[in-house]
Amino acid sequence: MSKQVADIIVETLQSAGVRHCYGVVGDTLNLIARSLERSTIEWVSVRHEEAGAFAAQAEAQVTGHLTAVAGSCGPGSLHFINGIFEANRNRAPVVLIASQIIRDELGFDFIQEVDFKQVYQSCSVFCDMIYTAEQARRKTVIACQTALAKRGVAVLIVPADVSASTVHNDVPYAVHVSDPVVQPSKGDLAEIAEILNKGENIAVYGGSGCHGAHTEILAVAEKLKAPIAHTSRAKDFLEHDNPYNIGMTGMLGNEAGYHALLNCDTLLMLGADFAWRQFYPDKAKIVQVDIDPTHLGRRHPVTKGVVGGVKETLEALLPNLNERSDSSFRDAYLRRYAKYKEANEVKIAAGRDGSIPGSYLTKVISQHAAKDALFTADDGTPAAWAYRHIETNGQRRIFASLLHGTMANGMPSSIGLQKSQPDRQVICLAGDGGISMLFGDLMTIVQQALPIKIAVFDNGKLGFVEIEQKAEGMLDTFTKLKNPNFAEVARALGLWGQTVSKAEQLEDAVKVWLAEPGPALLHVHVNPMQLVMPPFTAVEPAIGMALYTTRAVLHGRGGDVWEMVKENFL
Ligand SMILES: Cc1ncc(C[n+]2csc(CCOP(=O)(O)OP(=O)(O)O)c2C)c(N)n1
Ligand SMILES: [Mg+2]
Repeated sequence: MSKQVADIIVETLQSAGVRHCYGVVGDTLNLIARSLERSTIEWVSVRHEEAGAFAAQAEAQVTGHLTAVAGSCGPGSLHFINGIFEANRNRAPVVLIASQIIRDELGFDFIQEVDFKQVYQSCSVFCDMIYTAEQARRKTVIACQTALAKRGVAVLIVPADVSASTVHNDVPYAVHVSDPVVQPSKGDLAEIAEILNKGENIAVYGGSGCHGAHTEILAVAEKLKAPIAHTSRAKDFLEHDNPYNIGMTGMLGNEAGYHALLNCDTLLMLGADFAWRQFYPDKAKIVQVDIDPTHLGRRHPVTKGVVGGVKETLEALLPNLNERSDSSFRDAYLRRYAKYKEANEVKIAAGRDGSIPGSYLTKVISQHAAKDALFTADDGTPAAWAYRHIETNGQRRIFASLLHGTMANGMPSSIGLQKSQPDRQVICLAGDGGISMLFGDLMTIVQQALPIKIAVFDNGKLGFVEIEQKAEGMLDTFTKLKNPNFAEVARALGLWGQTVSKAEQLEDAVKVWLAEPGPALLHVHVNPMQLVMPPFTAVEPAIGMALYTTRAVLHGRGGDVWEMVKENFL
């Protein structure tokens, strides 16, 4: 029996587990849209394709399922690009159906012609065109399989005439995905055990590869008497129910995590590929375990790197480790972490002038959010506050753009979370800059009736950039934002909306906002002078701040300096 290629593509996506396809329809995509309409895959119309890609990658991350996006030729499928980078960097299995002009016109600069193969090569694990109708099933299968197996984006370019053509002899290629258990060899295990058994001050450093390995990591840390520091991406997996936790290192981290890593003599790195080299110890012996062989030693030289899943590697390693009795290194950093948490408890509060620091807003949201809430946070100060002040518990998850570092990720990612997790509370911590960037997709939230809760951290500026500029000794340059009343805008678009400016009203407003049955936006005027302080007092930022204060005073802005000092240092 003959079959149309558009149907073959959609049938294959469906059999590969796709549940939602996000996009904007148009010309070359129309036949595929018709097939999608007849399938079990739900089409989600977005207002900007970039938002669709953010949504799809968040859905793929939280469910592990392949998720699709699809666009019309030229600008339609080009618009996904930033969200596709985000997806690929987050190892989210996403397939982009990039429809294309007809084959006959390719290569002649036809209207809307874009060479997607060139454009998407650097942000995908698969990027190819279906050249003939006979290739359709096989190529769609391999695209889906690659996205799932290599965990990333597959871009499938489909010329309109190929979608419209039919295949007479359709061969039954099907998507195969297996879940192998990867363990290092006996020799490798013996070698890393020997290094760890010789350590005196051992620290564990966990990354996102620690997902699902909580029990094994705690057992190893207990045997080695090691404190456990983690990356931001591992917060969801390692912070909760962990008596050895000393929090994050890195710019968002705290001093316990930061100093433990720099002062240990032996570091066990588990599924961590943290990019900033200055946070690694220079003198310690480092053992690295990672499922991806290309990650071994790529950030900082390591003593021994082995390939394996964290859970299964630690299971095999555990019997080879000697039980240590001296826990003084671990205990010292646990005490330091407890002290940091205690100080934070007091410090993260309403401003004395009744203003609302972004950190305090985040803490209040965390206190009132559901036990299993899903959070998204915009790049900028909202992500910094989310990782520092959202309490996790093994059920909550935080999604921010930590690897690609893009603005505007929060609100559209929450669309994918809520579409795939309709029974969970989804909360978006948005910047005023971030939310404005893809503002149109607030309408998608309304159209889809998604009960997402959005908090806009309105500091009237591109705050994070302003902090960077101040740390470099610059006066703030091009960072100001003239904002509307975001609550009024939300109401005009069909969401619930309210504005809060005074700390005394915050808690009640947060409760009312979270209790709203539908989509709701809380517009919060946060203190614009709050800085994100690093976990150390580095000389460079300190000099930068001193220069900034001098320049600001010289420019007649002593008031700004006083506000900043009062908010952050007094
Ligand atoms: C797409 C994109 N453009 C620019 C940047 C650089 N950048 C990083 S954070 C930021 C400011 C974000 O401002 P806002 O959303 O208001 O958050 P705030 O830091 O003020 O809380 C900018 C411009 C980026 N990361 N991504
Ligand atoms: Mg801002």
